[in-house]
Amino acid sequence: MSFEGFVPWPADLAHAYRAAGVWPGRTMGSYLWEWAEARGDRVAVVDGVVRLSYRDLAVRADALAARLSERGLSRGDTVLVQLPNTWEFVVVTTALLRLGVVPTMMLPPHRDHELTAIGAHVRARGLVVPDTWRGFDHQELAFRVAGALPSSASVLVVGDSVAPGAVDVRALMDPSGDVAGRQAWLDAHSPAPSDIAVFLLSGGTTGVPKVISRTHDDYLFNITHSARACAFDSETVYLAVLPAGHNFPLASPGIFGALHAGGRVVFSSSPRPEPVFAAIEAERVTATSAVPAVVLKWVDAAASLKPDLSSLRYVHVGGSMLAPDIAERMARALGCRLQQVYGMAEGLICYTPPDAPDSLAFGTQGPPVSPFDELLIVDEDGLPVPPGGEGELLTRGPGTPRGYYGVPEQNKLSFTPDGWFRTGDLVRLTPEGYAVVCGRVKDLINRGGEKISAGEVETLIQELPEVAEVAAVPSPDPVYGERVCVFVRFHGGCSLSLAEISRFLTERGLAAFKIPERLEVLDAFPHTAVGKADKKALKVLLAEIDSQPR
Ligand code: J2J
Repeated sequence: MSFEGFVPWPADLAHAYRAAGVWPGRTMGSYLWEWAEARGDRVAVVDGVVRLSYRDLAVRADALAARLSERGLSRGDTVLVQLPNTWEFVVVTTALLRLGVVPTMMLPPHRDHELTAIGAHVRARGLVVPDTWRGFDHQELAFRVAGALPSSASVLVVGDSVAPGAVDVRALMDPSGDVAGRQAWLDAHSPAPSDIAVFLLSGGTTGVPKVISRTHDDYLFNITHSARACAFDSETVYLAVLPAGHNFPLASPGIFGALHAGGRVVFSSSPRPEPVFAAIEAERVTATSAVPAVVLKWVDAAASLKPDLSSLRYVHVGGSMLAPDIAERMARALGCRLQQVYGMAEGLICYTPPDAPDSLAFGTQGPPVSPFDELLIVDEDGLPVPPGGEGELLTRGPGTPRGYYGVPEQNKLSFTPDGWFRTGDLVRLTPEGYAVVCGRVKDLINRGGEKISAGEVETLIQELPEVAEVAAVPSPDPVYGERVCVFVRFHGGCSLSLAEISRFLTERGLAAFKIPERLEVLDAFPHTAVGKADKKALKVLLAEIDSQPR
């Protein structure tokens, strides 16, 4: 296999991680039959009326892997996976991991813009999509994107109405045939532990797609250490609420953490309180995870709906800032332990321990999962700040890759020459070594946990001939924490409404959650010394506008 854009860890460190056992030296797919044999008929995945045992999962994943191989996909290829939270997500991902075909985790709201850019960047050989989802025809989108990609990509569809020319994924999962023969063949053609296992998407700070390559070794490190930090075991029933393609529900400890611990994964098709409460009650869910904006909705709804949450032991909350008093309110209202999570698809992951005293459980985001994770807090000049001081967090470790995939110029900015990843987050460390996230220096908008690159939105808006200058900034929001606001200076005599800008972005194929929800028009922009829009000044201006009586 060759992934030219992959940045490896230094060989001596890789060796040390393996020698210490923090990298297991195995592939993610290599556990599948061990689980099937040890756990047999125990339920692994629940999705509505569908209940897959560990054995069902192994048989179906291998059937799909073998048939995808017959169709020409092989180790080192990559496909875009854009599936909602369904049992097929687990089978498809597992099949690809068995085969060494790298799933690139897209999200259901992504459209032409994201799929085409990312698909071209990773040279996707296929797109796995639902037929329709929430009234949107993903098949049609996938055919359009496949047609625009230089790599010849097939359209693989999970659903009842598979269009002519598309591959019916459910049919390929049919368990009939030579199960043992397929297993032996796949075991013999397994990828290597140092191969890329999955591609994750970064929130990004530029218009360039930033794809994070996670190897089997480093992703397994992340999953197994996360499962341990969250006390996952064979009694764990994990409810996957956030879109499964996000690192958080996928592997922190999430879906894979629950499977590794021998537990059960239950899918919720929506983060709304009613289906979430119904799933918790019906399946006796013990753990779930979500961003603060979602958990707050559960807290509000619990007061009136009075669900039976007695099985719930842990809620993992992370992805955006959470004030200590709100954290405490959440834990009390849901009647369970709250574990805060500070994580990133780029690797580092911190959890407050299940038995942390209240001051640390509510007031911090916890320590990293392993003593091999290194944290360094630096000031604006890149110099370490005194202990306890606030600054940008740099990190290195066995779960934090050394570069984004295939963007060497970007990597010079995002990583230091000695391999530290610049998180772009402002953090301080407590005397116990627990992280407290205080803000960020990176140029993105965090809308209820969804990261939106300001640069990506700005680059598209700049295409409008009426626009002279544009800057996207976060507008504070009581529900989502932040929403996208664009400041625009129009060319003389021109103007556009927010609705007109939104329509243009939708037509350009930008995911709906990235579309600006607020427009502020300026006659003149504040600029930094190097002539860029001064976002600090724009944020101050926004606060002034908001403080004026309406
Ligand atoms: C403040 N900001 C936070 C927190 C992440 C687990 C949990 C979350 C993510 C995730 C993840 C935060 N408080 N508790 O991948 O495995 C912001 C930071 C961080 C960025 C990463 C996981 N937890 N953040 O959110 O890749 O700014 O991952 O750098 O989407 O989210 O975003 P993302």
